[in-house]
Amino acid sequence: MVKHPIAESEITRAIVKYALRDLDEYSKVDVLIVGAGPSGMTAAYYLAKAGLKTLILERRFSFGGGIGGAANHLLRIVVEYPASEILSEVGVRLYEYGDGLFVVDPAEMIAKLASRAIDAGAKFLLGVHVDDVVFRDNPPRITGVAVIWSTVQMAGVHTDPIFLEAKAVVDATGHDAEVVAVASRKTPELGIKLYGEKSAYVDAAEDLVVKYTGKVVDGLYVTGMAVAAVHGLPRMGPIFGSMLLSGKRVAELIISDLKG
Ligand code: 48F
Repeated sequence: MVKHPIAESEITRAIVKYALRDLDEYSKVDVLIVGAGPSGMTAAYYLAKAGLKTLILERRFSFGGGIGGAANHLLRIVVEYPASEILSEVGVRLYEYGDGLFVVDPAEMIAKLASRAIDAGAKFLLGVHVDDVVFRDNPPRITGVAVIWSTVQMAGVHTDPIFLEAKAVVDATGHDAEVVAVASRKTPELGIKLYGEKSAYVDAAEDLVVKYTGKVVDGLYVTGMAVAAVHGLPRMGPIFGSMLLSGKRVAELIISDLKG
């Protein structure tokens, strides 16, 4: 039974209580994923399923990254076998086109990847912009990230960030590899070089992105299109198989590094 009248102050207290509890509980996690696009959400699903405490930070107030815009706003996504198996596993319906290609509905893909990651135990924080990393030397490694609310970042006012720690940070920020880029720019002793993404070559790009998915420096991993930006690989446009396989691969590598 709702107690009437509902006091405005009680709504505030309920929000503050749970929002601060979240920040307290997730200030230190096993894996921190930056970016809730296809690669980040796939990684979150497999990491959480393996029992790792997984936090995904997304600067928009929504999931999906590049899935929603699909191909030049033609609202279908193409995925090839065997990445199609990942979508089947999370319950996305596949429409067979032929030659191992499948077409899917982007809204369904966003909803089901996010929902399965959450059900597996991953925590999403939306509206959070990652603007720096936390590092240590001897040996050089990444131990966390600096975050500010996206709206504060958009307003262009200066505020110091808050820090979140993790055993592994995953750059799943897409074409600009924002986490790796800031680490490379601000802390050269980490020895990280960014080669920049090349123009389109679908067949090569799909394999190479998965092959080069992995550790950049201790504590920092890269998945999805950020892999192409870091390693100088071609882009592939609106075919999403490698994003899913790369997300699964980075999860497997981290599970092996953290759990042995
Ligand atoms: O761009 P995005 O979908 O990355 P992805 O998982 O997938 C790429 C494909 O969508 C597509 C493609 C495939 O063929 O070419 O582009 O590699 O998702 C990246 C997410 O990261 C968020 C951004 O809003 C998006 O949702 N993001 C980017 N930078 C930051 C960030 C940041 N600094 N802090 C927080 N979130």
